[in-house]
Amino acid sequence: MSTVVPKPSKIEGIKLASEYLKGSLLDESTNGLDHFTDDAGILLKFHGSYQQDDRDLRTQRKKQGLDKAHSVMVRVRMPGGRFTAAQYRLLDNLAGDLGNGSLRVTTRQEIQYHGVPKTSMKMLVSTLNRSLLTTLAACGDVERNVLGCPAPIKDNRHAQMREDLMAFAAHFAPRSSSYWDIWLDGEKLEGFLPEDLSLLHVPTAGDDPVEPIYGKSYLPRKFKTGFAFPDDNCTDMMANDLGFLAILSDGEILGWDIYVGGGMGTTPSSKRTFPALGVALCYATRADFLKISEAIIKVYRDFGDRSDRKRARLKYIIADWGVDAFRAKVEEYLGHSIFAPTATAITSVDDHLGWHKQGDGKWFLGVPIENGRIKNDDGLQLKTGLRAIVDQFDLGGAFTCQQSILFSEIQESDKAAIEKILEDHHIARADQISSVRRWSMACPAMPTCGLAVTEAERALPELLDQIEAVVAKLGLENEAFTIRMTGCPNGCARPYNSDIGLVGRSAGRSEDGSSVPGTYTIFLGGRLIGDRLNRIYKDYVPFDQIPSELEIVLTRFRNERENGESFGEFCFRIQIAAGEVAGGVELPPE
Ligand code: SRM
Ligand code: SF4
Repeated sequence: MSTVVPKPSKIEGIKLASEYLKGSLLDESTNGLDHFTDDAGILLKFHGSYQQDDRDLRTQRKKQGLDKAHSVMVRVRMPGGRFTAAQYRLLDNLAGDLGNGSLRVTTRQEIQYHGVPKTSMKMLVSTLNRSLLTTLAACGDVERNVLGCPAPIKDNRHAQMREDLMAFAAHFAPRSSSYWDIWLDGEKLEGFLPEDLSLLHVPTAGDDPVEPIYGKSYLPRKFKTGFAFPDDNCTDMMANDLGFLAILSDGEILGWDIYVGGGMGTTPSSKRTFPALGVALCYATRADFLKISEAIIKVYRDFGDRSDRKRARLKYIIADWGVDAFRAKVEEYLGHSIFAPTATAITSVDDHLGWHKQGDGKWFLGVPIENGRIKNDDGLQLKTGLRAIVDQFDLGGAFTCQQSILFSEIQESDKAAIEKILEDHHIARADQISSVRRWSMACPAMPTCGLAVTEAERALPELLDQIEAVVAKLGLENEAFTIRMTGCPNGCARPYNSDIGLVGRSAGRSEDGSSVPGTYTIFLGGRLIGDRLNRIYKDYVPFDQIPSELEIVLTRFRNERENGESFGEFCFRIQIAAGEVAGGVELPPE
């Protein structure tokens, strides 16, 4: 009996024919047109950019017989979210000079520029690289930005996580020269990643000469990695394809429990797709974790689905094979067995906001940024205020996976002056906003995201005003629970392991064609520490009914909770959302 091999998707053909991600990008990057061709747009992602258009203007422009208002989104890849003062100044300047004026901190510790004219992209990318920032592999079917605890705490475990994270980021960066050829006219800048890449990889027989890890077709789909501590899962490690949980002894990292197969994206109409949290695969020492990671990624490269992109993430291999068969294949690639995971549990999470001691006499300050958008509004001068802090005190820092910013290396004597800058620019400290707002996130959605069905970033602040009123009425102001909202089921703000997930379901339209919030699916029963998926509570809930729907459940929580359980734990215990898990399928047992 012959086995039918499914036809690879069109994107596989584009990758293969691109000569290691070049395609027609060299010409198209400078041809003066306002948008890339579709095929070039696919390759563009590997270079850190998406072609977009202003969806607010679509209807109006169509009526006027005009083409879409094209621009590009450019994502800056920042392992562990770190930046220096000089890099922040540059990031900030470029937003005004070449983007739409705003900086967007992402859920993966990066910065996105929106509204960049295509003709400015080369200038933007080359300028970033000259400041040792890069957009290489910020998107595309490769290992993406690597997440790590952003807190600048001066102890061994934070330093060791940083060391392993940076080694990982360097090891899995694409090696092809296309990026440099296209955006930097062939000039390869040293030091954009911490190590000399050539030192790290020892080629073996059969490896592709240009891309020894990825090969000509790169990976079947995006691949994401996060590092976390058991007592601080601030990176939401289990939502990644590959997760590293530190195994500690006396404050030192001995090694890592490796998790595989996390991912959020789902297509509600396809029961074969679902969000999943990573499952524990093995324990690796610090000496071995890169080698084992390379084997995992190569197994994914060779066995991931290259015909159906909706089912191409690593999580589907884990679901289809089971974790034991996957482990056996990784061992086969390695040529030896691997250790069982230690099964250390995640116990806590810290958003690192507010004032904290670094452990060396200095302080760091976490400033909440609502939905990650750094810009100036009539009242709130967020962009100007943050820049003033950087300029006046020459501070670097890091972006968090909760879309916020940390400033580090602050002298005790400067704390009051920094607080004064915040106050003068109407920037709220963490202790001045509600717990609900502090733990909330929304994805960009309208008007930039081409996949958005509903509003998210623009709608959440108003929704939170109403939810805050409900929470205050019920006396629950001090409860910490996550509310995460997205404009479609792809899950960019990680709604499927939150206490309350609000996922865009169907579009709303006003008479003039402008976007208004549509309906949402409400998910309940995840929790702050991110180790459990939530479940569908109600589907197709109109935006303006979300607060009253939540009030019903929050009232039950206030009246019936036990032993200080959190809102998500309560919903899980009483199975208030006992319906389907997100995406409509039960997950395979771990
Ligand atoms: Fe995402 C696609 C924004 C984190 C799952 N994501 C997109 C695109 C590029 C839309 C597109 O493909 O045309 C969005 C650009 C919108 C815009 O206008 O900027 C977009 N994703 C974001 C960001 C900016 C959301 C945010 O609020 O910060 C995050 C950027 C992270 C970064 O710096 O790299 C972002 N995306 C995530 C996460 C969360 C995470 O990784 O921790 C997820 C869920 C985890 C996962 O990958 O499963 C996520 N994004 C997706 C998916 C679904 C993937 C899937 O397996 O089905 C898509 C759609 C796709 O890939 O086809 C997507
Ligand atoms: Fe766009 Fe959907 Fe991601 Fe939101 S969740 S940014 S709407 S792809």
